[in-house]
Amino acid sequence: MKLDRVELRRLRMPLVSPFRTSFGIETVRDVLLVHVVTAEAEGWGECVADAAPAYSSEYVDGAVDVLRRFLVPALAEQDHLNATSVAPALARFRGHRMAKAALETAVLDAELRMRGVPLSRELGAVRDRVPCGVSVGIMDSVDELLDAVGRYLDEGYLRIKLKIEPGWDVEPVVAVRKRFGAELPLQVDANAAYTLADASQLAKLDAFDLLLIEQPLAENDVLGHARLAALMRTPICLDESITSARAAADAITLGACRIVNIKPGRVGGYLEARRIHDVCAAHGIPVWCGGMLETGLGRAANLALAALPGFTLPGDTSASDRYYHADITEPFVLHDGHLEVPAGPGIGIEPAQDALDAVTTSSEWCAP
Ligand code: NPQ
Ligand code: MG
Repeated sequence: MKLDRVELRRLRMPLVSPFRTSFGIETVRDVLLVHVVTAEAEGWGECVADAAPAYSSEYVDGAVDVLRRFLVPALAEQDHLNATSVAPALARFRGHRMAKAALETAVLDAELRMRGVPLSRELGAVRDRVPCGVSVGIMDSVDELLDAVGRYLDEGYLRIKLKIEPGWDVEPVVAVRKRFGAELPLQVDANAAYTLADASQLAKLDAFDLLLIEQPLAENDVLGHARLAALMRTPICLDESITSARAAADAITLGACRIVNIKPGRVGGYLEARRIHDVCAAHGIPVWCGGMLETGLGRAANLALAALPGFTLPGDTSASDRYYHADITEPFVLHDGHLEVPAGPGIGIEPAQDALDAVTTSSEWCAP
């Protein structure tokens, strides 16, 4: 393939309710879509960067800038473009994994559509539906939290993840266990809000039989996580720290995590995400698919990944209506707590033009 042109499309997607984490409150998702056009096929990739560099150092305006000025021009030079050639062609530019992931995903989608192959099959999926969990934000009160968790369980979600931060950790876990019982699959996510000095507070969570605690410490504190692991029984799962297959291998070897959250955007794309899956499988480390408030486009691709054999825990691959009243694709709907893996070529789903146009705030074409 050869790149003909690339569209950078910005969307404004209001959330159904504010989503609060230890790093901030999100009320509107600032989405960037990368849309590649070749002579043979078109493809879409969703960039998971947020408007502000709070979850990670990347942010949407920065992603647009690096795509426009460096990443798209580097691919435009290639006469035999395919998905596996994208990362090597972009490797001379440091970082910007979310921007690179979106571009690689769009090329991968186009290539697979051209070949008539579903992303799930290309990645090695072994399931046609995946069990789903839901991530529940920090709330103003425990009552509000219990209402929200109750509604998600009524909808069929199979696992609950509570966002935590200092001052909102043991209390919400106690309340959810008391209301919904010891059997509820329950985990927590701190988004790097603690330090090793908080180990005794975090160890209080050991009493509640959590599946895992996700990223309690800083992104670059892998050794700290290994030390924390020796001070508590709850399995540590890393999210922000796992930026590549090498980082995953290092963290596992150091004893910093017993479980890994895989988010393709965070690691530079679906091909690196599969390598992390393979590294974890080789070490007997369970993985699950994270979420970044994706639209249906990003959700579709995540479901293909979550169908791989090592994804043995329910992911944050929630239904469309967890985040959006109106998705830009056919909405993903929960059936018995599961979402179906799209079966069509590429990511298997397209944006609905009217729905897409209704939320588009800008579009620019990078002509190579
Ligand atoms: C996590 N996701 O696992 C992330 C954090 C997160 C579903 O908990 C805008 C962009 C808002 C990215 C909010 C879930 C976000 C975001 C939360 C990522 O750590
Ligand atoms: Mg997380």
